[in-house]
Amino acid sequence: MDEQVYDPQALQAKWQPRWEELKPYAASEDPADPRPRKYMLDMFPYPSGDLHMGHGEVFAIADVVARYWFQKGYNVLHPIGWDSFGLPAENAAIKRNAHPAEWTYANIETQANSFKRYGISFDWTRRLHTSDPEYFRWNQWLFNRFFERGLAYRKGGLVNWCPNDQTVLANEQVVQGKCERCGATVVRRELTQWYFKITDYADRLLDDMAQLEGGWPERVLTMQRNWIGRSTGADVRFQVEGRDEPVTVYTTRPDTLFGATFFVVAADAPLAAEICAPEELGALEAYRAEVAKLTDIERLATDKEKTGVFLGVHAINPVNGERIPVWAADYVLADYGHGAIMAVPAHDQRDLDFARKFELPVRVVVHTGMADPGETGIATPGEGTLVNSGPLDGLAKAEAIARIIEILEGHGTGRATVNYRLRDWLLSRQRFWGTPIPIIHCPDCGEVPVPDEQLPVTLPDLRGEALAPRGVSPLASATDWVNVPCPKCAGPAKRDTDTMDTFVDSSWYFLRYVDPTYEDGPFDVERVRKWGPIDQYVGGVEHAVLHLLYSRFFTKVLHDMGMVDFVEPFLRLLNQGQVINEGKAMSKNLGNGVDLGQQIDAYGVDAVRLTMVFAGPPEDDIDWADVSPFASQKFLARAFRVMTEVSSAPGVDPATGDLALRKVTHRTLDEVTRLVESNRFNVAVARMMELTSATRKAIDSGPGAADPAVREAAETLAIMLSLVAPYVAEEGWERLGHQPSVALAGWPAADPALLVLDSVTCVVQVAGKVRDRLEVSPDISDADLEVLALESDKVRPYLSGAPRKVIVRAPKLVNIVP
Ligand code: ANZ
Ligand code: ZN
Repeated sequence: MDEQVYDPQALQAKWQPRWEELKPYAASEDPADPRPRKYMLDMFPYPSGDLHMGHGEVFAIADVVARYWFQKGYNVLHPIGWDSFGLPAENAAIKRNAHPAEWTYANIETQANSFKRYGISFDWTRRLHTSDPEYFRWNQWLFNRFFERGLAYRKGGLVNWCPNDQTVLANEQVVQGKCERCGATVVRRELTQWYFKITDYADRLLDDMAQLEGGWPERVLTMQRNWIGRSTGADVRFQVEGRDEPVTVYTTRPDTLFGATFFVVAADAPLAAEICAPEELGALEAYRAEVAKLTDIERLATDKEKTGVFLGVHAINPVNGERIPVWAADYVLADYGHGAIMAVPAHDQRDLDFARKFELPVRVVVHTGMADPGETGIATPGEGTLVNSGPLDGLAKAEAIARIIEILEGHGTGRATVNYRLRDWLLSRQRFWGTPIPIIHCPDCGEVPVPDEQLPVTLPDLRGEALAPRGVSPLASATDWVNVPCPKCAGPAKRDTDTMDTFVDSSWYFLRYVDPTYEDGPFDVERVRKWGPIDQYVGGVEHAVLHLLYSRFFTKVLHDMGMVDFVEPFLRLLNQGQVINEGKAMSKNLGNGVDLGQQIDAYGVDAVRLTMVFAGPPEDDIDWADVSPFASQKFLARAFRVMTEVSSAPGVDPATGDLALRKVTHRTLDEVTRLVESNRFNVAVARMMELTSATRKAIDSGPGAADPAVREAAETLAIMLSLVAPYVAEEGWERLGHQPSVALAGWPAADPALLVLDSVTCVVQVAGKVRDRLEVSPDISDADLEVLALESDKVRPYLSGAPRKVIVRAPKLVNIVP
């Protein structure tokens, strides 16, 4: 290797095997290790081919923090594994007439090698793959525990069906009416499926978010809050003519009960057909056929023309005995609340649109000061005073709600209640490459869990065509596998043939990393107590309500089982942006894809990583057309030369060196420390670049390469650079005379004495007269300067108590109005 020339490929070839030998990033389980622990986690990858640019970004960003923690002296757990069950492997296997495992494990090897080349600070001894029987055995074990607790159950009902992937989907996997994976329009089907009872945890999922405020992006918290959708209101029971049992509606505005002028049932709810007068059944059937074609989003759209049919019956308002007509419509959903509403057109816009379309009466019951909705067509949902409402007249909204609930409860016709948008998590899938659901169906005993000691239930050996989607699970065709004796009565029984949603695998993997070979349970409870919860999680925002909601739910159940002592798994969350090209997401169709491997071949690992980190704030998208890995490479070459040109011996006291350069070094160190801790990695890189230039100048036209301050600058640079560009930092560190790795260097502390810039004189005035002059740092904050001024002995005699006003113009002026 040429002494001075920066050759990234040579550095990679030299250091990758050394790191594999040295294992500088293995987390220690030694109880005598005094270092405090930190757990850094990147969302684990799906093995769909080699690593792509998106991986390049997220792992480079997370690695800055992990490596910083190592340098700061923490015992860091930074593991890696693969989310290796799932549809793409299965589809590839069908195409190639192969087994999904072949494709999956080959891709995992490819990605593992790429990660090693990419120099991420993983602890490779903790690697796991969710498709390994040693892993998914514990999915099954956890399923059994959920089943025992009534948290896993089977029920029939309308479910989301992807006609392309030929499987059911959870609500969370339907995005704007389309399959989250393949984009096909999702249809509704009546099927019996397995569910996790996440709704039991709705309140805790909401309330525990208080612990995440400040640590998670606000928009993710908002998305989860909206997804759970807690609303408080009342159930009100209406008698319907010709039917014994009353019909319950859910309303958030029971105060408007006297303004209900009609009643609406979801057209597709079984109730609609039950209460419909015989002569209107034909019209209802025809209408239902139309409604079945719409997604929920379309149905709820406020700008959609209202449609509906009169059902030929009337409901009786429980508070005033008024008869109101019952309609069926699509804007009421069958599976929210009770699938029926009281319509209050004066105060609800959708009801008003419907009333105007079908000429139904509008009655104002809350006087809001706005114009009459019946005339303007604009409903008035706001605060106001109750009118036309008997016992509620004159009350404000909140009082009226409390009062009407009292009245309804007194008559047994209603009660206060809470509703959620969240539905139970549908977890069964009719696909092959997943965890078999560990249940045996016995004609006599019903659903019998496979006993724990018989786990794992492994997959039958199916491949190629046998995996083709056919609407029922491919596992059903493996009759030898399906037919088993019942674990309870030994009679003939059948295995459940569905597999679990792969989001089950990822709901607890972070707990198993503490010991992926653990055999006495899904994870080592004692070790999790030491490592958990995760200090920093990094991954894409696309998981805002999928993986992140499910993991929170699992953690709470495990907490209730006494297996973890925290209720939130991820204390801090960072969502990185996407890597795009020429303003658009990379895609095969657009032909604008950039290959991570090629970028690395062309510019080297360090330059690619540095480009990712330097491009902008980590949350922002990176447009690869706007960045320059070539410029990054040139900067690294300059930094490398600076590190190699130092000519003093290691260990000299920097105090004898050039003061100006020392100040730059320590200020940079101080700023980079704060910037890294606040996730402003791109600015931290900019500071490293400035230090490189300052050192270059000191060598060329300042005190020269032998000055101890130059060594101090170069060593500090190597350590800081190791967070972003590990190869060049490592080589530089060695050239500076150190062994065995920059990873073990430790993060230096900035000397406070060197952080004070030359001082500035600040004038302190009281009532317009100069009373003191203070010598202060030019970058002092307004708040600090105010304190100094108010504490001055020359100022205090002029103040009696707190001043009326203090005007601070740091660093030059403080003006006090006593
Ligand atoms: C009467 C009323 C008067 C309402 C008023 C609102 C304003 P959230 O906040 O989302 O829970 N609703 C109830 N069940 C429904 C269903 N299955 N499909 C569509 N809409 C339904 O909304 C609750 C409100 O949405 C309820 O309060 C009900 O309309 C409607 F001035 O009842 B309200
Ligand atoms: Zn049995």
